Amino acid sequence: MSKTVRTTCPYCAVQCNFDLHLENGLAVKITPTKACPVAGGTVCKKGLASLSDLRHADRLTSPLLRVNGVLTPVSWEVAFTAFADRVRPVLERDPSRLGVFGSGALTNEKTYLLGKLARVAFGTPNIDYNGRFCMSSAATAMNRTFGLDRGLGFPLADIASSDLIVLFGANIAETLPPIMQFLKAARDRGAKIVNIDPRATPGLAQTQLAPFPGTDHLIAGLTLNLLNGWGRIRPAAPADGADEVLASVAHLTLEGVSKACGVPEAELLKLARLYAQAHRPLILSGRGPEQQVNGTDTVSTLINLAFLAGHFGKPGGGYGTLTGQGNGQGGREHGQKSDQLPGYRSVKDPADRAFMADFWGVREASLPGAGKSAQELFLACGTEIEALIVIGSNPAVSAPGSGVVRERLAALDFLVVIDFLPSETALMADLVLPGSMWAEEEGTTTNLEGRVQRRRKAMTAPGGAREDWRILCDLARAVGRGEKFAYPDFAALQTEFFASTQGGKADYSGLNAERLDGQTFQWPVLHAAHAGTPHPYFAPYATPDGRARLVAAPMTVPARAPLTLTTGRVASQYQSGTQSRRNPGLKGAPEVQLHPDTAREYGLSPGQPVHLQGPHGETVLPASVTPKIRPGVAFVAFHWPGSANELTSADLLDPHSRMPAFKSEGVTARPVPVQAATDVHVRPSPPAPQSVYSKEPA
Ligand SMILES: Nc1nc2c(c(=O)[nH]1)N[C@H]1C(S)=C(S)[C@@H](COP(=O)(O)OP(=O)(O)OC[C@H]3O[C@@H](n4cnc5c(=O)[nH]c(N)nc54)[C@H](O)[C@@H]3O)O[C@H]1N2
Ligand SMILES: Nc1nc2c(c(=O)[nH]1)N[C@H]1C(S)=C(S)[C@@H](COP(=O)(O)OP(=O)(O)OC[C@H]3O[C@@H](n4cnc5c(=O)[nH]c(N)nc54)[C@H](O)[C@@H]3O)O[C@H]1N2
Ligand code: SF4
Ligand SMILES: [Mo]
Repeated sequence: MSKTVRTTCPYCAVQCNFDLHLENGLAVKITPTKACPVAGGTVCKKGLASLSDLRHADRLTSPLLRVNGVLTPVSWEVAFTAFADRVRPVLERDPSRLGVFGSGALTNEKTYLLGKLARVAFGTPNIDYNGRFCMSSAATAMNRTFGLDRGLGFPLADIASSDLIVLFGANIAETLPPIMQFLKAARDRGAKIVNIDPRATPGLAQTQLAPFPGTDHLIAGLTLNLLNGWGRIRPAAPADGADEVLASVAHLTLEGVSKACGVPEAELLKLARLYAQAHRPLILSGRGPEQQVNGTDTVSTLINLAFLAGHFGKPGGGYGTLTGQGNGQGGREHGQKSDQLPGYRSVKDPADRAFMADFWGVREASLPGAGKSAQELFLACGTEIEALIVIGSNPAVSAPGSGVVRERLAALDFLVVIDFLPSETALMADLVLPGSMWAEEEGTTTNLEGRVQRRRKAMTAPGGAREDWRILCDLARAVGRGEKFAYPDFAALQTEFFASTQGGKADYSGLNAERLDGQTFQWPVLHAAHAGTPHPYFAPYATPDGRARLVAAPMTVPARAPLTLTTGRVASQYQSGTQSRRNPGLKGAPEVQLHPDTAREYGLSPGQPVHLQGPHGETVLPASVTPKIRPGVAFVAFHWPGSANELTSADLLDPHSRMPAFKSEGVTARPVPVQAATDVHVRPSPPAPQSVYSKEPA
């Protein structure tokens, strides 16, 4: 029996559609389709390789309970009894001592359900998710100026009509490859492309600026000041704060910024001239400027530039941030964030609270307030947080200062992980619940343009693995709070989810599975005949008085360490690597990229093991010596245990967004004699999967 199911990719926020071909219930092939409304049939190698995870030999097929220190297969009944025995006493003592950690990899429906589970079934305020490590700075900046956070306020195709594209720390060719076609279309029409990145990443850029990490705000601030001097300020709409913003950059000079950023004056001037001359310049940011201790303020500066030059909100012009995870956009809208309720409502707003309490049929006073942000939640494990449930994230590898985070996770009384593969975090858990993969469930995701699309169930989860949404409902039942989680089927959950967003900023209430069957819609979608909103940013904005509220950011010059580590991604791996490291179609190994001058300075030759020391941890990685990175900067990708996050700081957070400073860390480096470096991971990594549990059911 063969069948073909049109669905969306499990990985990044582009959310390409493709056809999954099945023979006798097994996935055999993926073929791209020109009908894909996002990328028109372009997919990347990760998407094409994604089917090999589905029946990977390491798939978790039975709940695992830690018995005498060993993860041991048990029945679901035993698993839920263990959950109840350990979690009920915590809830009786103080529900806030239970933490919940979610993910931008989860569908909208699971995001919604996880937030409802935390707040309605458990009564804990302490729910947050991995998007805090991803989108939070850009989201905070967009919200504070426009009252709305949709990463791209335009369809991707608009990019083709830009005449200048300025990339701030976005490695599109490697991280969001299908978007290259829109940049190429723009370039073919004569657009200029400027890449601002301490590394020369692959792509189409005609101009490269390679600043020291953490100095993007100075580049944008200087550009704004030069524009002001040239009489080129013409705000896109009525706004507050314009004078303060212009005053805050008035002291920036070519000479001063050149020194602070390490970029020649001529290049800074060229950028400003290009920007001043362009009719539809588009600034796109990735994680480079955002994952900084001043990430929110830096994004505000990018917004201020686009807005005060009159481009924000224009098709093909303005500013946008490139969301990362498959449902990174929807994942930040529907209530798994510590301060948020479904439909992008606020947990602090009395009217929003009243709406959701009424919708859920609970007392408003019973809804908890705002809880701890992601890293604060991890750092409180073992003290204020006794038990933690993690779904869709692998913080043992991906959280900043991961060695410290692993220590905190180990200090918990009870760690529950819902995953479909034995991630490093799952291997630390007391209870592992085997969940479902993308092709094994129904749902919707919202891509980086705010486009809501259907994910379709093509096969059933293997062995004893269960659909995530059923597991979450079972957890509510296990603690005796199942009555509001008794969905007869997935459709009932989905209908409730869409209805919950009605009247919120991210309003999906005009959607249903039938409407989404052959079409996609950019939110808000206000009623069943509404076609959606390709361009949501227009005045009056979603602020209390409709005016944009521009925020003047401190133009602080960051202290420069002798060697600054920045971190990020490579094309062939995905995130913490649970999936991609197991995929034979996706290769790669950790290394530290250094400029030849830096290598010489530290006495390092290509391939030589380098000992790197960060504020709380250390590791040893082979040197990759390349002129494509600026001197004084080291780059390490975070996809492996023992890589970037052994070196990042566990407690340096942006005060506004609580985003960790993943992309600027002072480190020291020294060569390690090759014989002494047989074990490249100095800090002990969690044990390999096979050694801790047997896959045979008990
Ligand atoms: N192959 C692959 N693709 C992915 C992912 C993946 O893991 N692998 N993950 C997805 C997710 S969740 C996300 S969030 C996106 C992220 O996508 P990107 O934002 O493109 O990815 P990063 O590699 O984190 O960072 C981008 C660039 O920022 C540069 N950079 C570092 N510090 C600075 C700085 O201070 N200023 C500037 N201007 N640049 C700097 C880095 O050198 C890097 O090239 O990718 C998505 N797509
Ligand atoms: N140094 C450094 N660290 C970083 C970053 C950086 O640039 N530099 N980037 C940060 C960013 S932007 C992000 S988004 C995070 C990502 O890092 P993580 O939050 O760790 O995300 P993933 O690696 O995608 O982890 C997903 C885990 O959940 C499982 N999973 C995936 N989908 C599902 C699902 O639908 N259901 C269930 N039950 N399980 C699922 C996978 O098997 C995997 O184990 O890393 C952050 N960490
Ligand atoms: S670009 Fe992103 S969504 Fe598209 S195939 Fe690649 S990983 Fe999947
Ligand atoms: Mo991300």
